[in-house]
Amino acid sequence: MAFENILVETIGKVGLITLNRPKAMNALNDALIDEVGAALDDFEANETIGCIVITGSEKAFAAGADIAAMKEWGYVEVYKANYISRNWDRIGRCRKPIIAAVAGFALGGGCELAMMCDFIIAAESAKFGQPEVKLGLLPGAGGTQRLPRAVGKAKAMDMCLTTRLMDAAEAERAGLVSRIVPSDRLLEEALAAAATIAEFSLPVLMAIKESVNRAFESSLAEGILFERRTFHASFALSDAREGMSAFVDKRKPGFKNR
Ligand code: DAK
Repeated sequence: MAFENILVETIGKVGLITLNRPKAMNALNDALIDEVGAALDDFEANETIGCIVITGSEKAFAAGADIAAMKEWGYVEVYKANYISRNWDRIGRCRKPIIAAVAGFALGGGCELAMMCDFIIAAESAKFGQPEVKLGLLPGAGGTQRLPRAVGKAKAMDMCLTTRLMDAAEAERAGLVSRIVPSDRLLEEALAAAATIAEFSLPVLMAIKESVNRAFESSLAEGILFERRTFHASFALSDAREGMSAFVDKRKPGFKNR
């Protein structure tokens, strides 16, 4: 598939997707989200890729869903087309780890897209918000659900109801982002984190991702049971033999994703 709204690169074992609609602050239209889905399909099918980074520009990770496109739609169209679930949910279904590297605005669907990733690394310039209420809409790609899980009810309500933006420092304090880096080092830092992840055993990374995500879908007892079973299962991997042997032998492990 030829991409018109994103740039796609492979850097070692890392797949990089750059949202690329600079004239529209990377507003997320259907074509762009389809392209992100296709790029994820390629990276997931590629055995050599161990981690994916999604980033935007210096000014905007993404300023939300494309308002100009959305304004033409009615209820029947969005319901029949299964808008959002049809293609946006592809990001949440990715089994390989995904990092969002966010600089500038991450608003509305942009904030929601970042939250669909496994964690967010923010540039000092990052600004997060759910301003949909200004448009007569509510967040529709998980904002009312993922944001309170990340920052708590008070801040989520404040952001969704008043449209107040959260800067990088507050986002880190609140737990929305894992770390803040200088704006001119955002991509470098995100790619370094991704390269570290990609050196580990892929089936273990996938199981960790599943287990952490299970924490948001189940009781503590059920989540612990899920973790225990996946932990037990990891002993079936030759990578577990290799990792533990390498530690004992004081050498670097060579994981084979098996
Ligand atoms: N959509 C389309 N175009 C956008 C855009 C957007 N979200 N954001 C910016 N642009 C365009 C602007 O129209 C402008 O285009 P030109 O006039 O140059 O042609 C260009 O990008 C530059 O923007 P500005 O001139 O406004 O730049 P500033 O630096 O002055 O301001 C800004 C930057 C990001 C603060 C501002 O552009 C802004 O407030 N943008 C809109 C932010 C916003 O409201 N985002 C939420 C979008 S609604 C749903 C599921 C999900 C959603 C909805 C429904 N369902 C399940 C039904 C999600 C909704 C959203 O995300």
